[in-house]
Amino acid sequence: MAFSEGVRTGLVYDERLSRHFNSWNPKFVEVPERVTDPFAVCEKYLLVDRCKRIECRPASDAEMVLKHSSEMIEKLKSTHDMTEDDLKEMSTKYDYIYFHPCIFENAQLALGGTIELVTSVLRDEVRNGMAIIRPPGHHAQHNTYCGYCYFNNVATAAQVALDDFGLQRILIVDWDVHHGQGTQYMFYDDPRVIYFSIHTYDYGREWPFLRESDYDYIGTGPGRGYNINVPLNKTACGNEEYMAIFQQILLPIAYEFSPELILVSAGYDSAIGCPEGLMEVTPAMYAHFISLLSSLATGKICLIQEGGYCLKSLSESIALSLRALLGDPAPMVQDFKASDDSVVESILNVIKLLRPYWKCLQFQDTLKDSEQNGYLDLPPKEGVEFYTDCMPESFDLYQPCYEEDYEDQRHELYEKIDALIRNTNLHCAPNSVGIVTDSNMLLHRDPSGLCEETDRRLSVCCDTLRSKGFWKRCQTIPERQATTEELSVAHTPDYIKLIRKTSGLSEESIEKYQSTFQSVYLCKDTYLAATSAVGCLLSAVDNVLIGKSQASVAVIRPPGHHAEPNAACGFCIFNNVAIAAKYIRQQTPTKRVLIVDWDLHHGNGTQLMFYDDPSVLFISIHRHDCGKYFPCGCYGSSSHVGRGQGRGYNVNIPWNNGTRGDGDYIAAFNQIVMPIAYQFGPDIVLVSAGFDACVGDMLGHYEVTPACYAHLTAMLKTLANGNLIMALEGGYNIECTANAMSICVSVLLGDAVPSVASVVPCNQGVADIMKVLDVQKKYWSALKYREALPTTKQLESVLAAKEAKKLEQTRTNEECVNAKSDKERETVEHIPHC
Ligand code: X5A
Ligand code: ZN
Repeated sequence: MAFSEGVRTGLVYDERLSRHFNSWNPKFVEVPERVTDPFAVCEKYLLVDRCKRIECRPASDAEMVLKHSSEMIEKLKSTHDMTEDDLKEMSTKYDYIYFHPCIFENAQLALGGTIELVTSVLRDEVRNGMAIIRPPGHHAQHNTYCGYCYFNNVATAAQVALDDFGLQRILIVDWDVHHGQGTQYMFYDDPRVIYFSIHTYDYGREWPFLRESDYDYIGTGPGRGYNINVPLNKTACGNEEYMAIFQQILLPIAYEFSPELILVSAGYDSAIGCPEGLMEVTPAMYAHFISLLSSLATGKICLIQEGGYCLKSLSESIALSLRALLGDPAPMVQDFKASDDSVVESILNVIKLLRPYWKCLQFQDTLKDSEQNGYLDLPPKEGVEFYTDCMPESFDLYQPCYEEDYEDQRHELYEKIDALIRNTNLHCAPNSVGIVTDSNMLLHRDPSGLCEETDRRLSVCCDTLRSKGFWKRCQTIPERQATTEELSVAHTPDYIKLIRKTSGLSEESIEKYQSTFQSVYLCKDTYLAATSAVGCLLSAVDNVLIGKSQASVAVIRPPGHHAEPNAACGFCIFNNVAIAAKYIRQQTPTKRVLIVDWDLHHGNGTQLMFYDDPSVLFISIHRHDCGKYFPCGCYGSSSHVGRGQGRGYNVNIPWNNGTRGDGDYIAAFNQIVMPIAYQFGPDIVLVSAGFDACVGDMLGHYEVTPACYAHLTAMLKTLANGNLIMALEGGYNIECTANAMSICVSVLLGDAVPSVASVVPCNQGVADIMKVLDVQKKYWSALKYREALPTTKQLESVLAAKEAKKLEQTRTNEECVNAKSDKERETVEHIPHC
């Protein structure tokens, strides 16, 4: 790729965009500092020099007419020579719009800058980018300016991508707190473009007061299912609510859609402190949104600034967004509370309407004909008046941008933001990845030569990492052997002694010991190899704990996750990852540890060692086949949730019967692993990375692609400041294991995540996931989306009943209006105020 040696992130910024302002209303929030302040913070964080600067240029006529009428373009051009009175007069014709002699030029520059950025990404000159621009664009419509917007920057850039680059699938994510109705209208019937918006709504009482901002507006014709509105019916929504929307709706759909390009209408009026939104998303959270989305579209993501009116949180949020684009780890966000019920309701309402169109939205039950619940309802709420039905003819020149009582909260909110800025960990280790291996581990060999767990698994893995050039991009961590003391955090003294003793024994006597264990071989060098495996992993842990590398990778064998305190099992001698977790807890007793075990087999040993421990969360996703698959028995079933204090801190995701692939693993991550992980808020993540579920593995017969492991890695990397430690476990197709491991290392190094084709879970996979949700939702409120939703048929009959009622009402209203005087009529038609 063109940029792989060059600069990764494009940055659009242009001084000229600070020229226009509202010259008559000093309280107007769309101010020049909205670009100069964020840029200054980006400079302060030394981000600007790491980017490729892209200048704004005026959009051409041809570009402007892509999404706007020439009439509207000419009208804006003509403002250049108007008097202030004329400018004022013209402003009253539009909703939250002011004109300034520079506005045409600036709107044209912002649009041109956006197009430059997006085309740079599509030409592979940079991987991703951000445009710090104003005026914003998402409210601008074909023939009208609206809500501080003149030209629709994002929609026009999307059209360029469709027309000039032949793109077939573009995902527009709009996290501005307002509904980008302009963008919605422009692609409403186009299945090539998903418009996805999260916005403040209050059942229609929030600006822009549109019926079509609600969740049942899902597109039309071939575009049905490709317009997604997530209305927020309360303020003060924060990280947990937004993350739930990502996990329950956006990410699953994005994985199924498989976009070639992601455009973000990046409004930061959803951030804490913004008087327009009154939401509470923290600046660091945007880095998570970006990191998660960046796994898609091979990292082609462009952030185009929209709203954001609290300069402090706007600036910080933009800087942390840019930092995420540059590949720095997302700063940890913790203390996730349960999502507000009204947001749960919105999410389920969205799913209710969209699930006929998306196979990934299948984790809810279906309401029976005889059943009734709140989800049988359809909008709108009664007694709300919409601009949709009655748009005012003119607007106040001094339209207030936000409620007066915001001033009472301002001080407190600013202190909160200051505290967030102070406490956000922006530490970045000098190396993104440390890597360790040791040739001692090659000495552990099956005397019979029959076992699949061979030394070549390791040597080929290392060779591949070297030949692909990944190894030299990592910091090499020194190898070492674990001490007996270190082993004893997880194993009994007798067991350690026994394994140590085998090193001096004859082959025959070793065999006798070996036969006391299940699926294990021992040889005279087993102790040396196994203590080296543990030692290498502890060295990898140290490397992260002392901040030398952000993540680290231990290319080790024998594997460890089946090993129990006093028993070897399933090719495993010492439990590498369990020892590492205990070691972390010893070194730093306050750290919360997450272990994710994606080896094909259940990590029975690891489960056992933390079964009572709430400070170490163990999540295993494995082939189970109702207990018939190795390690056999019920321990890997979903009902094993931990014990005592540790209840809920053991999460088994067992697959029963049949093969599984990318769609099942991605769904399990979106539905279970990531929601629980974010709620848990680990300080460090350990991965028991076996690759025996990989397609081509002769033990597994599963179909997970190497690229899918890259996605799983990328998702986990968003946790714990990117402090992820990956340890090789199983994986018996040597080439597949080496390939998959290499891709994971590449992702940890910051390379683009290769795309997986459109992925959806299989039916049996969905059933397995539902079962886990039912068990674990008792412990994790992030899983509370298992409700019964109505069928399309049930909804249609509700809708029909509503229509009938409405008809009846209009008739009676007409009668009553006709009977009223003109004066009274005005009140009947009154407009909701802002
Ligand atoms: C781009 C943007 C908001 C207009 C709000 C009017 N527009 N109250 O955030
Ligand atoms: Zn906005």
